[in-house]
Amino acid sequence: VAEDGLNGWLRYARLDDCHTKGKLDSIPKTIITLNATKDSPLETAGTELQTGISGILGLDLEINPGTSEKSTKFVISTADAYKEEYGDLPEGVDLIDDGFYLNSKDADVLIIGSNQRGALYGVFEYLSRLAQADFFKDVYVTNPEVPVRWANQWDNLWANGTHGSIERGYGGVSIFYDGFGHVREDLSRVPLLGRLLSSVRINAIVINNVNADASLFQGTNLDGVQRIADLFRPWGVQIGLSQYFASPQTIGGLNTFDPLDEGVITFWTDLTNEFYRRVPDLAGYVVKANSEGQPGPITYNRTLAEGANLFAKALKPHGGLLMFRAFVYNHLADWEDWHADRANAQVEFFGELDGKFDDNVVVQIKYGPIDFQVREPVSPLFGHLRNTDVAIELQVTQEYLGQQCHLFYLPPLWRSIFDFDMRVDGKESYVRDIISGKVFNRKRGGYTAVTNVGMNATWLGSHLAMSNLYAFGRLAWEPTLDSVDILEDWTRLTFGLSRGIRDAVTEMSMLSWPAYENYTGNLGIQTLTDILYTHYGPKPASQDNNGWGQFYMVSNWTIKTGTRANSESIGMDRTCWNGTCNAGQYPDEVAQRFENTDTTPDDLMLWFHHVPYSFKLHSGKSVIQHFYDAHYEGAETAATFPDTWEKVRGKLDDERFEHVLHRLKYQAGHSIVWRDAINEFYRNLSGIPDEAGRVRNH
Ligand code: GCW
Repeated sequence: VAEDGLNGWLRYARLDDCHTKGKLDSIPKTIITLNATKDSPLETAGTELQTGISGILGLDLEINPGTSEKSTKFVISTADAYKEEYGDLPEGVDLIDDGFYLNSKDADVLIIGSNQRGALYGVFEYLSRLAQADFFKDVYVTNPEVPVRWANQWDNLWANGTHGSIERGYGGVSIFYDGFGHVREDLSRVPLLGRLLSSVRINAIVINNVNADASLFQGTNLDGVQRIADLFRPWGVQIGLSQYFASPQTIGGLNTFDPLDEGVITFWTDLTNEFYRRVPDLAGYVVKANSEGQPGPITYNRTLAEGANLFAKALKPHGGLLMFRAFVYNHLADWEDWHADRANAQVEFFGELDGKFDDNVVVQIKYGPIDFQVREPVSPLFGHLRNTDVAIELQVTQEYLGQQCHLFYLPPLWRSIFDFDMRVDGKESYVRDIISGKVFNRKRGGYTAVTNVGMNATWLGSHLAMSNLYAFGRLAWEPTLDSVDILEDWTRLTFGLSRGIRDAVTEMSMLSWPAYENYTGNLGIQTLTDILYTHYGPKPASQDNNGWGQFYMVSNWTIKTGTRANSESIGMDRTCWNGTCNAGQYPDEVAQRFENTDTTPDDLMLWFHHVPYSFKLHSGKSVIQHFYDAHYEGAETAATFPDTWEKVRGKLDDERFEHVLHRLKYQAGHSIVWRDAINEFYRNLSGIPDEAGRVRNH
């Protein structure tokens, strides 16, 4: 078992006697793993249970000691194997793939998975409870909301590009690649990551950047891919691969990558067969096509569906999935065009392709129509794909959200998206039910997140950021879980059972989204960060004059910023009566709500409307005064974080305490930089003073 940081929330710290007194006798003394073969998830389940119980309770259990019926036992098994050996389960349960049944009511503890992976998940569940001093004596049955629960890593083979070794990664260099074009020799981090992912029931990981480099699939790297898959497999984690659309040309020696060309089809079929020969349980591919300069089918006047189906057909005989990204927009758009709106692109590109995708294609949609911003309405595309399986794409890596230098607990933001009611056909249709397939009667749905863990000893670059990785898995399994409940579990597992630590982490984490939104970009205006390069720190002017900007502006305005702000007014007009008609991409009831300032919530006001600075919000404040106040409030909240954390000094090891403190102090300082940069920018632009008379005094 690795050192603390690498164990994340799987530390299995010894419980105090006060928690275990009188309870150890009820713990079975041996572990039976029925029919476990070498390196199988079932075998892993046995050893993990042994490790966990030894850590948490200090008891040494034996695995498979022969069937000595006398001593009490843990039985870890698939449902089928259990049936063969012992007959029916004590009660009838309906398990679907990856689900499990846990029964600790009686002397023997049964941990039965629908499959081997499910059994492993059951062990993690049992240990998670035990580590939190819950000597659970009951029955627990659980099934996943969706079958696709994938982590995406944006790891590059080469570390000398503009994006470094992991694109938008803030936790060090890649755990897979050496930065010089090769899979690492030393892959010892891989099983450690597999263990973390498996413990929160993430069942696959895409191991290379969606801006894909086909050289991963050449020469010895192919062996490397196979080694990575072999190391994840015992944890029940499959791998997926990002594919580069033009590979038939770049590595295949063809003069085309037209998806309808016979040679191209043969190229992908052969390559895919070769992958499956090496990695029989390959989960599938992710493809980013015709987006941000990536090649795609549109080059040949083929549709995105024709492009997706090319891969889907090659994967189909092997049971693989094609995750096709909906993040398509024209980054060379004319920023002077009043109606050009990047937020419209996905529905424009994909709306009419609904039903044209093969049945093993899943369209992978970022949660908002733009790009992982601090506040976005849900992507309207979720309301359009009635005949296509969809997955939502989240980011655990905090690209626009402080890059792990700022604490930002993401579940409340994610939940606001999952819980949005799209009112498709005027009926209740929560986004989470669209994703799961319930609303449109689809069979398969998915939750994916760009995780971007790296070689840093904390994985993500910050101890507290790990709550987001943990929560992603928990929510992908059960999207209605409460953000605080998840966080409390994570905190107990990571920092022990101290109430003080739990209160501090919860207080800061639950304030972190509103604080960040306040001191960066509020009212739906976006984060106002440097949009062109770093995506970090304030730079409202950079939204200007380029297709990457979140907004486009009007040519005859003298001051052109990406917020479409001039000296009088601000915000993006996305109404149908006067703007880009992005509001009109939502189902009627929602469209009408966003069409009007009266019914648009304040936090999305500038997303949908262009209004004067003096415009009165529902809160009663003017837009500009809200800006000033919110930026001060946000920075004030961040200033409380170091003090809140100080209260737990001495309740955990100094190393983690200091590491967290350092980040929180930095955040408190940087929030002031944000506050002043944004407030000054808009004060200069609008010429309207802050009613409270606050001015930057440095
Ligand atoms: O937000 C942008 C990122 C790019 C990323 C792209 C995408 C992998 O800045 O770095 O490319 O999104 O999601 O494809």
